[in-house]
Amino acid sequence: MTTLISHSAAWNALKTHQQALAQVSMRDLFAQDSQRFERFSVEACGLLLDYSKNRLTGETITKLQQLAIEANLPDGIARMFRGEKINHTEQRAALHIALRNRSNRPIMVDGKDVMPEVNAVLAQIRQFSNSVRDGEWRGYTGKPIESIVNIGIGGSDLGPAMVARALKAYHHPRLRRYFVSNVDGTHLAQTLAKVDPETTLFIIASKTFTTQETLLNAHSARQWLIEKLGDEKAVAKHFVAVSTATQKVTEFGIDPANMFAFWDWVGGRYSLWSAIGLPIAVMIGMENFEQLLAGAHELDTHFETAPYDKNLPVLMGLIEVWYSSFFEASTHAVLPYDYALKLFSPYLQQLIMESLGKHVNCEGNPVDYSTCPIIWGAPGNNGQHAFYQLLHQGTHLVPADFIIAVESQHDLPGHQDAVLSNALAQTYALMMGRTADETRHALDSKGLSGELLAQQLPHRVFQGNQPSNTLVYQKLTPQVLGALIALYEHKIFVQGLCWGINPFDQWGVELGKQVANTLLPALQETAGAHKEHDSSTEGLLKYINAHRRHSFDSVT
Ligand code: G6Q
Repeated sequence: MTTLISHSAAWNALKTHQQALAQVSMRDLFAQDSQRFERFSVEACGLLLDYSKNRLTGETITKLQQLAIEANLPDGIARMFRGEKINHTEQRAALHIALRNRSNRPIMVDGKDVMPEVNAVLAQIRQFSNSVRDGEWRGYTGKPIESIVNIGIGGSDLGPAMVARALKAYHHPRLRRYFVSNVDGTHLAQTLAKVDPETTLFIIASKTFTTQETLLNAHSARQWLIEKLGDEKAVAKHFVAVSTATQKVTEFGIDPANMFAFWDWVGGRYSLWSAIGLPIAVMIGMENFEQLLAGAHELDTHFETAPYDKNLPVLMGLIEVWYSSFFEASTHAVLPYDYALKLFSPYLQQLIMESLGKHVNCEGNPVDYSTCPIIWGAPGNNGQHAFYQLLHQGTHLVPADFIIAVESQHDLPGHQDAVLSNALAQTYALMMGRTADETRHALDSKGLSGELLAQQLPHRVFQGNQPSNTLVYQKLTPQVLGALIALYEHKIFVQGLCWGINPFDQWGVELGKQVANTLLPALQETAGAHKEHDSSTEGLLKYINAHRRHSFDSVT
């Protein structure tokens, strides 16, 4: 017996419904219903979600909710909040909600309440971040810290980097932050060129403390520091670690007293709320970091308790399932009209695609429907002058999230009006398009006629019917940002439950790590010695090895 959700009555009802709706334009839906915005918008946790500019009706939402019930959404949500091992391929709980559980209610894993440990690490972060910010923590030569360099990759980089960038308005004025992730020496070398060893603190962030990129960068940074300060003892004052692997941190030479722990039930891409958020806490202060946690906690409670037709992550997750699996939309754009969210799309690329880029369900059966769309995007206004052409007149269906701040973090006269008018203009134009008749009229009023008008006409028509969600908040405070991130985390979980896939493992990432380790020795041996790979990989190895030798020869 198959367990695919696509064989359920709810799925089939949606399939039939999609066929009926495929020919309907949103322009007509708005014309027929003056209350469409009121009907399809929800406000919670400081976020307004307008989902009226989507290719759906009330019947769609009802049918999607039936799918959610069919997929056991209530049970799935309850199991996550109870701390059950829902990441079954790794036999782990997925408890990012415990990291921001401001209610402090007990959350049990293997019969033990995790909250005392969570609170103890938060207290350690508070103590440490205060001492760095106050200038009490001194470098080896006695100077206060001025530069924070986070060395980590993937989940140990993207979340803290995004949040630190988004909350720049809250940074301590003395401190600068840098994030080094890439193993290409250029990244580290360029960063080290900007900082002073006497006033730099390195945070080595790695859940496993085995990641090649991070360890290599950490070793090089350590070497650089020792060379510059002339004493290995300096490491204790300039290096701290965030990890689940105490032994490996000690072997690296970092005192376990300078280590911040987290736990295997925190997934890398869900870890910014844990000690992985240390660079955030240092930059914005513990009170603001706790506001970030509080915003996420508020959204967690909303997710756990709100009815599905008023539940932000449930609605956004179901709408994405609707487009991916029933309209075959293969991409999804994230377009913040808030420059502080410059890194939000790259961050979401990992969060969403690493979570949902799967092709088998929890029982190991290949699915027969599309799952995760390709996530991409950039700050909206810049995108308008780059890729929006494709949204307006291309051939792809591209659902998009427009993210809008009512107030900017910096108030320069006239700027925010321009931002807001552009954002609203785009969602409107993408939905409405411009028909041939309207285009003819517009060209006519510009004085075009006859053959020239006929020639121009098809190029100036806009198909419209491009769907979008609009998320609006007052201002990007730590609390609002916490809620916004948690919204996307839970939206992913909803999609995972509907598709029957595990959003908390990442075997694709593990494969890359393993293969890189097998190729490393091959790069250090003579060309052609290896015959283990395909001819392309062998050919490339041979070519690169020959050219590396050539460049070594010309140096020596
Ligand atoms: C995230 C992934 C992955 C991970 C990095 C870094 O969910 O597991 O992006 O965060 O590979 O891993 P470490 O933190 O163990 O160095």
